[in-house]
Amino acid sequence: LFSSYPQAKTYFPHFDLHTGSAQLRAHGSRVVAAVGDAVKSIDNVTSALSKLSELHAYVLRVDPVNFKFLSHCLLVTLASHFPADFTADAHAAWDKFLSIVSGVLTEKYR
Ligand code: HNI
Repeated sequence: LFSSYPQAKTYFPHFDLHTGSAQLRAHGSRVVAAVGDAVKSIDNVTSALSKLSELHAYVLRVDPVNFKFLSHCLLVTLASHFPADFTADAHAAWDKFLSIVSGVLTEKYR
């Protein structure tokens, strides 16, 4: 995200943003764990992520476009690490799922 869309760095002035830094790895792990929670509650992503939705909207005030950028980075990462599993169906399903997650995390802005 930070290599391809450097403007996203503005939300992390307090982070060591060098590739592979301990802080980045810990944060990435938190973000992916939250995506995992959303997978477990796939029929009710809104309630699974409600606390995070408030945090991103009211406290962090992240511009919603960044969620599209991050979703794209996650898709590219999945595709490059799991090329055999990344079928057209898997691509479409992940795209739809990440749109739902992004929608939930940005819906409080409206
Ligand atoms: Ni996000 C904190 C999950 C997208 C900027 N974010 C978190 C935390 C989780 C999380 C989990 C830790 C919360 C806590 O400490 O209680 N973020 C997610 C998920 C997505 C997402 C699941 C989308 C899939 N976040 C984004 C985007 C940005 C973003 C697109 C901005 C570019 N997030 C932040 C910032 C923090 C944060 C900033 C606070 C970091 C800190 O520790 O100070």
